[in-house]
Amino acid sequence: MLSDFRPVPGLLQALTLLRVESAGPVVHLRLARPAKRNAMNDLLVRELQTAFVNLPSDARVAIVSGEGEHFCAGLDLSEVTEQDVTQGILHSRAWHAAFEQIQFGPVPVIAALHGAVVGGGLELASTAHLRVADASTFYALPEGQRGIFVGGSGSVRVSRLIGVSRMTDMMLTGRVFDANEGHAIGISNYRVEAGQSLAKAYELAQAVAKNAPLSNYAVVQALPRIAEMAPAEGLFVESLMSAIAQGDEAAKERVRDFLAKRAGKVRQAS
Ligand code: 1HE
Repeated sequence: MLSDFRPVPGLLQALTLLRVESAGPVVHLRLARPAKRNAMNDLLVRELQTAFVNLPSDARVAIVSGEGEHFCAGLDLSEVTEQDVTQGILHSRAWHAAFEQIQFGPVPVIAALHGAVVGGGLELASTAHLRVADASTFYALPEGQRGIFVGGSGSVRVSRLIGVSRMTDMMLTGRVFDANEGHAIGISNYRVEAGQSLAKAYELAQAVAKNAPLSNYAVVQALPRIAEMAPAEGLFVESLMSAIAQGDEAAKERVRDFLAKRAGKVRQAS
């Protein structure tokens, strides 16, 4: 999907709080601030945005994970104490810009979760298109207890993922969901054994990367937008998107392969 674009050479490797590695079509971005439990300061937020704007041109899927014991402890609270109201708004808008780039970037994004996925960490996870959680994962929105409010798109993305009622509970009471509860309420798409979330994310990424790029792009770009439209408009956009995807040579080839019995059938999960 990134065609001829080439990022500035060495840019991704020059990031300091984000480690970026590519393996074939999969690009892996690892929050690399484990001493602070991957709490996101301004630099890390900007590095995330930079990375997603400058993904390698052959990337087809991105994985986001966290180094150390936890996925992400949310906002770096040491940045909050000195901010005035204007700085607070700009700070939140910087998170929005970065997270918009993740959700509506060129490729599907899989979050590999473990340990704390809290505050802005849950907002980041909600920005991904798929979430894999291992047994150690837990979710919280301690903003209420810290006297602040979500500012990294949680009121839009977390509430759509788990519902306003559950989000309200988490914020008012400090409720913490463990991996099983988080799975039951739909935060994770996959729940795996401790230490296995990255391996599962890679397995899923390989499968996603085999899809036609335009089809993946339509899923990532069109589905969330259509979900926000009135049904009549949504259906019309669906028809357009469907026709565009079908018109792509990659789609024609895949359908021909199936009709000629060269493509796999849908099989029940074993
Ligand atoms: C931090 C942060 C942080 C850890 N900002 N420094 N997020 C929170 O309210 C969550 C706060 N963090 C925690 O509850 C715990 O740290 C964890 C459950 C995530 C991990 O516990 P643990 O025992 O493994 O680590 P720790 O000993 O608490 O933390 C290790 C260090 O990281 C320590 O610093 P040190 O200098 O004493 O070693 C902690 O102070 C530091 N640390 N989390 C700053 N969040 C866009 S709006 C989003 C709004 C929010 O995200 S609000 C929720 C913020």
